[in-house]
Amino acid sequence: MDFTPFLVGFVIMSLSSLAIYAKGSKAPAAVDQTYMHATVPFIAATSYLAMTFAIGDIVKLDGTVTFVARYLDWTFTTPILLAGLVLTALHGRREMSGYLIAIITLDVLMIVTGLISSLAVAPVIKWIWFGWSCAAFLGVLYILWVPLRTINTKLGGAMTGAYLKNVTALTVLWVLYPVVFAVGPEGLKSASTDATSWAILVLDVAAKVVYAFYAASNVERALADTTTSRDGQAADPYVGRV
Ligand code: RET
Repeated sequence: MDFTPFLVGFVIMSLSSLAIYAKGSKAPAAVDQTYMHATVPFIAATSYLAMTFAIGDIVKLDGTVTFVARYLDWTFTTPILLAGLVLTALHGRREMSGYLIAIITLDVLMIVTGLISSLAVAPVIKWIWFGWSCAAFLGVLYILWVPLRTINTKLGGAMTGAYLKNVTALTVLWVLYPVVFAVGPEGLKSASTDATSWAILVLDVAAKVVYAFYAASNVERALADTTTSRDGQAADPYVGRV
């Protein structure tokens, strides 16, 4: 097994964490998102460091490996990414954060059941857990695209465009994870462990680092539009926090 993708992942993620913090907005309305997005690659760097030393790797009876560190990383990073997006949808209205509890619970279930699927060797059991993980994932996407999008559209203003851009990017990137899992050694075994490790590294950089810069720039542009427009939403909690 080639450990290079893990070492490369460690270097990219640790430098990205610093870059996101250094470049991120420190304005009161957006600084919380800067902290959230900088934390994500720091967690990933920790996981890549563990995988570089094969810590947490479980070799199963069929010879395939489950990288437990990867699932631990996702258990912490995906809720942070979702929390940032939910706050964007709600324009920072933290009193509506019941949505956060629902979406984070489904998200953590998605990762934990994905880990169980990876650990299962018998195909039927593996695919049942894979299906259950996908069901939780559909719940996450439903909350993002139905109730949150409706609330976000009703709230109006420039933040609507920012939410739509960010939720689209997040959905496109996240859908690729189960696809890579399904074709890789944890699923159909059509792709090798090394090829899958590189594919997940590319996905992780896109979903954690590129997405962080993209999401932050959309939110900052929306905040600038809201605060400069004369008929801007005076009741918007984001306004006045800039
Ligand atoms: C698994 C396998 C089982 C089915 C599904 C999965 C979904 C994983 C996702 C992971 C996203 C990770 C991200 C990490 C970045 O920090 C567990 C692969 C649905 C969506 C975005």
